[in-house]
Amino acid sequence: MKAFQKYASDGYLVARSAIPQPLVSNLVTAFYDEVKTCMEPLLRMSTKKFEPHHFDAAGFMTEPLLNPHITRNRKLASFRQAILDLACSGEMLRALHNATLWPKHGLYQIMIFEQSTTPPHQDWYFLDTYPPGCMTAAWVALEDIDPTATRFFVVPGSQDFERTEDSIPRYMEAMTEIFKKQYTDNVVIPDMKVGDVLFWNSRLIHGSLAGTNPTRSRLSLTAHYIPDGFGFGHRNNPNYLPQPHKLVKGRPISYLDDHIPGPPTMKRLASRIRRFSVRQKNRFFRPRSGSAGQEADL
Ligand SMILES: O=C(O)CCC(=O)C(=O)O
Repeated sequence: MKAFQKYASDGYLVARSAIPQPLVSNLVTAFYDEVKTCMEPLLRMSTKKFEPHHFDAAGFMTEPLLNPHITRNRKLASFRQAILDLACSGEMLRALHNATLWPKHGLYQIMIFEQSTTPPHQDWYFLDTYPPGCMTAAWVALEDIDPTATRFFVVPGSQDFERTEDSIPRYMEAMTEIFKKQYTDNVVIPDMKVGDVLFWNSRLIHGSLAGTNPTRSRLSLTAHYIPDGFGFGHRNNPNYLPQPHKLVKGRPISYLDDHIPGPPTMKRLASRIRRFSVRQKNRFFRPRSGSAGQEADL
């Protein structure tokens, strides 16, 4: 069976050793050097807010990072670059194309996990293409995932499951119940080695199961991609970012910077400084009558 046939029928596909080792090791080095040592609040997946790190007893980051590839924090410059180099690499985009057959994809969302679990869910409740059902996500192992660590799972073929009546706040609870009743026997937990990528469709039920050994991390990245030509949205707002999207520095990154809130205190400080400098400028450099044209020419 060809890759795209397996992806279409099972809703997922594992591409072994898809990412070259240097791309992974650059990212991992930057994660330990820049991210783990960062004292400033960083954007988090679960709250969508800027929060400082929480570490567990083994020293692992328990709150996944959201969209660090477009962070404005200059201290994370190498990390940001390393994520883009990996997520937009020719290797990743080719593997994505082999799975979906769409010629081009834009990158919408990145998350980084070191130690946390995610309840069973389908992504299309939270983010998806418009028309729905065509987003593909990639789970990249940034280290060899130990069998006793927290592990990513999928339910093959579950992409046809639909529950339209649930609102998002109840959705996770409802899905956990449904998963327990209907799907626990169908779970697949692929063995993931560093550089392997698991692609899954936005309608597939997936999540991660808690490990038995808290001293084993599960350093991993997820990237969500939209085929070129599709809109972007989710269940409650199916098309809130229609095409055409702005590309970021020629890279296939369609997720707009404007969607990322700045840390609130920094934002307030920046706007205060801006207002202050405008006031000062008006006070000291008030144009004398007749000189406005000259000033504009300078
Ligand atoms: O790795 C995980 O815990 C789950 C990631 C996930 O569900 C996602 O990125 O949509």
